[in-house]
Amino acid sequence: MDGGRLPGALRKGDVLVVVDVQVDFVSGSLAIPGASAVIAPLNAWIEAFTRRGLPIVATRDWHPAGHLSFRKHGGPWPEHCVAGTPGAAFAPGLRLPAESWIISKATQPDRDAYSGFEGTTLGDWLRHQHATRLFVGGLATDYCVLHTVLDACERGFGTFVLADAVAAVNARSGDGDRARATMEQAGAAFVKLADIPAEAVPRG
Ligand code: VGL
Ligand code: ZN
Repeated sequence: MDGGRLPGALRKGDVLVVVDVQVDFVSGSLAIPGASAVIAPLNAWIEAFTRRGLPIVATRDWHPAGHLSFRKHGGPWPEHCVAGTPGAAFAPGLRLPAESWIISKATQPDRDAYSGFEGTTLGDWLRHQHATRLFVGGLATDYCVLHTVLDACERGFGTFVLADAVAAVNARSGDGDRARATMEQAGAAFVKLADIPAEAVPRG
């Protein structure tokens, strides 16, 4: 419950979770205010994890055409992130290493899933990696980041949210702030890359 907790150095067991940084959420049909500003800080986190040999997983919203979350089918959202379309691609500029693990979610026509854990193999994969702490950034603070972080806390991971690498839809004003408070109440802490001590560089 300590929202001010700092992670200290990155270490074995840490995993970077990049949530739904996709064209439709950055510049497409469901463009999120401020979304393009998350890409540079995420790239810095990606570099920090890559340099230390730590794993990276990227989730993507990956809906079938005609998904129930689309307005046309009674849902709350414009059509977005239809599997295999350009809008569902990772945003250009996001430098995901080729060896990143990709988790597709909300792939069933008749149900939505905001959490990267819901209906996916993310939990199994993290167990396989002996993950203990998750560093979660991306889109959107008040939907998929929120639910992924709440599930991570519930599963017992030390959970850190990348403070300068998330952006909120804010369908109602204040949703992003409320999501942050909810995540902190669940035990997640907000961190910036500057909070992470520099890696010890071997002298040569
Ligand atoms: C998301 C709205 C609809 C998200 C996904 O990734 O946060 N938001 N589908
Ligand atoms: Zn969606």
